[in-house]
Amino acid sequence: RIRSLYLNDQDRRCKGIHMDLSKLSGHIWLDGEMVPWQEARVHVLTHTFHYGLGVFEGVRAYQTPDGPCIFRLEDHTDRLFRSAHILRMDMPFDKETLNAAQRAVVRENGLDEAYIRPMCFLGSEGMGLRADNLKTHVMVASWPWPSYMDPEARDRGIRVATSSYTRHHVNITMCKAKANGNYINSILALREAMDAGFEEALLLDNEGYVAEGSGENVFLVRDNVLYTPELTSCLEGITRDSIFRIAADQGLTVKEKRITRDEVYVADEAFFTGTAAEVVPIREVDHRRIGSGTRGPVTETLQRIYLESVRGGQPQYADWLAPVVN
Ligand code: PPE
Repeated sequence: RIRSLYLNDQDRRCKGIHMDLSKLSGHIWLDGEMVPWQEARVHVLTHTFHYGLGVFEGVRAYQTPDGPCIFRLEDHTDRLFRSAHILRMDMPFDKETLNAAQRAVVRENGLDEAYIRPMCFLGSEGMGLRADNLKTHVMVASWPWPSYMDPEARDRGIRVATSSYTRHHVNITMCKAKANGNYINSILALREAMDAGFEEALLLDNEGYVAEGSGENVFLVRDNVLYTPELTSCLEGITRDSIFRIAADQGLTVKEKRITRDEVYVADEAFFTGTAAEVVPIREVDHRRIGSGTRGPVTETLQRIYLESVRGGQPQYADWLAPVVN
């Protein structure tokens, strides 16, 4: 069914992060209408393109026995609206319209599983920092994005390096907003780590405590207790919140607290969580083996339950799934 989105065979083979997204076909929701993929364009003088003030979400749809469902759709839309509120962007659509748009881009592009990218940006109605007549435009696109990291990373875990880049201070760009411009910080950190042969960066906050990955929240396990940084130094991740609920149902305690870099080194287990990355074990940090040096048992259990839940395999979490066809 996903065939409809690809213009030719070569593009179909290029799934994943190396796919040229501009070459797909299908439709993108833009300002209230379904627009043919190739026509979903903006002008080069688009304000957000120049200054980075925009907000977005990363959402996933999964195949379930009841057809494709979007995982925690309303929670993602709520966070998008909170991000817009923080940055004082007027939202021209209500939440219900954006929920429907996200369902529509999956359904109408014939996708079984998909990554969904809603984004709100300021248009070309004005230029300069003083522009006061800017309109908020909204786009929602969707495409197949199977695995963010190497598939074997899910089983074996990844190698991580502490970043030389500090994670945004809370009074710089408003990091509770999932804002476009915040991702300069993430990309600098990730590229540095990858250039040094690691698979992900671990950023510390401005006080030197563990914050998060370039696009993931981080958890540690020690003596069967889970630890994760407080929300003052990381994004309010929806996968993070899902892990809280799954862990509680497994009888595990989760503590939100400040975590030092060397606390990570001596953890029994560590893992990242995020919509794109899902649940990824961390097997090494700064050349120190974490625990047994492979996916640990607590990580394995939480990862399994998470991946079953998103595909409708855990009935107690059915409230997390929004069918794309009603
Ligand atoms: N921290 C950051 C900085 C972050 O970007 C994400 C999501 C998370 C934590 C986890 O949040 P959540 O997805 O709600 O569990 N990063 C999104 C963008 C990744 C990308 O490559 O783009 C995502 O995972 O969709």
